[in-house]
Amino acid sequence: MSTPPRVLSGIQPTAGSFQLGNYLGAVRNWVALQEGNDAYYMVVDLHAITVEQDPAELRDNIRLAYAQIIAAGVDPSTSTLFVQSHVPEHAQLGWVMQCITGFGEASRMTQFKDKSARNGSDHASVGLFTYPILQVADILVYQADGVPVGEDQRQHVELTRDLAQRFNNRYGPTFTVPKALIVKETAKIFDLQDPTAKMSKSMPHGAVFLLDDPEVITKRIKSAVTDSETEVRFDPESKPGVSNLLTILATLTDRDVHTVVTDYDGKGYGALKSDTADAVVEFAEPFAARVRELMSDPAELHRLMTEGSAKAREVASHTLATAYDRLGLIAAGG
Ligand code: ATP
Ligand code: LTN
Repeated sequence: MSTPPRVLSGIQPTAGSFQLGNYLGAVRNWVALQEGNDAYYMVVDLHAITVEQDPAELRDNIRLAYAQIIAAGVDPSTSTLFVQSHVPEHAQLGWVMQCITGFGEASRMTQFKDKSARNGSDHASVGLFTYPILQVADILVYQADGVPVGEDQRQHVELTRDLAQRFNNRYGPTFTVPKALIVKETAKIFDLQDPTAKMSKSMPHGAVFLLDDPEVITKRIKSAVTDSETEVRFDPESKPGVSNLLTILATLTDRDVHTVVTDYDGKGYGALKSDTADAVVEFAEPFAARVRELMSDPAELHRLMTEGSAKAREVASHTLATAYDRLGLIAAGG
């Protein structure tokens, strides 16, 4: 029997709730990819600390992120679901990867430029600068074939490919060169207040948080920025706000966007907004209930985390040992 391809991805515990773009752009695809793949999914807590976090909040957010991944449909008995900091090999291989990355190469990462500009570049940490290289290690340490992510992560997967090839060329075949798995239709869900920007946890005003109350979710969607026309048409260039709502509605109701458009012939934006809000609430309500249920049993959640990281470490420690050996490091005795 041939071994199934391996997929791997991660999400940051940087807020108390996932936003709709996390689910539609990434986690929904993680759920689908469990079938037919050997799936590894993680809460990337070491990435979250690249910006200052309140320790008590971070602790809650790590558990909440883990619970939300399960509530979205990832089955921890099928997939390997774990917390990044429980597997020390990420940071260890991260150092190796930093040592083969050019300073200029790291400087070209656009997410760093965006995130550091937001807070003033003098305040950005060195960790925020090198974070894409830790992500490279996250992926390579599992020999992943595919990385299901949103469009904003494409550049980091490209860097992963470059560094895997560089290491393999210098030291002999060691790492699988992975591909980004990006679903075109939902690769970028836009901010509801600024439909030219990506919806993000760190831009809360234009985001829909899945754990918010249904009334809050509905209000957010009903106040989405559209345009001064009235015709419902899918045209991301000239009608980004309306097209974003159509993408959200079509995906959540498993329909093609063009089929959805025909429903709004002669109807206005009001109907589209209200149906989109209903579709989001229909997903979010049971999702939040399942998260609450999982959070009510912290011991079980912790048991799942422990089990997941033990499975993950089996793979990660093997890859790290091979990489160290290829580099010429001597294995410790014992
Ligand atoms: P932050 O604001 O803290 O950077 P974020 O909301 O952008 O957070 P991440 O934890 O960085 O989310 O991303 C998790 C996954 O969700 C990634 O694969 C990312 O590409 C995807 N993702 C995030 N926002 C969107 C979006 N608006 N549309 C599509 N995919 C998205
Ligand atoms: N950088 C990603 C999160 C992330 C990730 C990964 C995604 C960290 N490590 C490995 C895929 C594979 C983000 O900010 N969304």
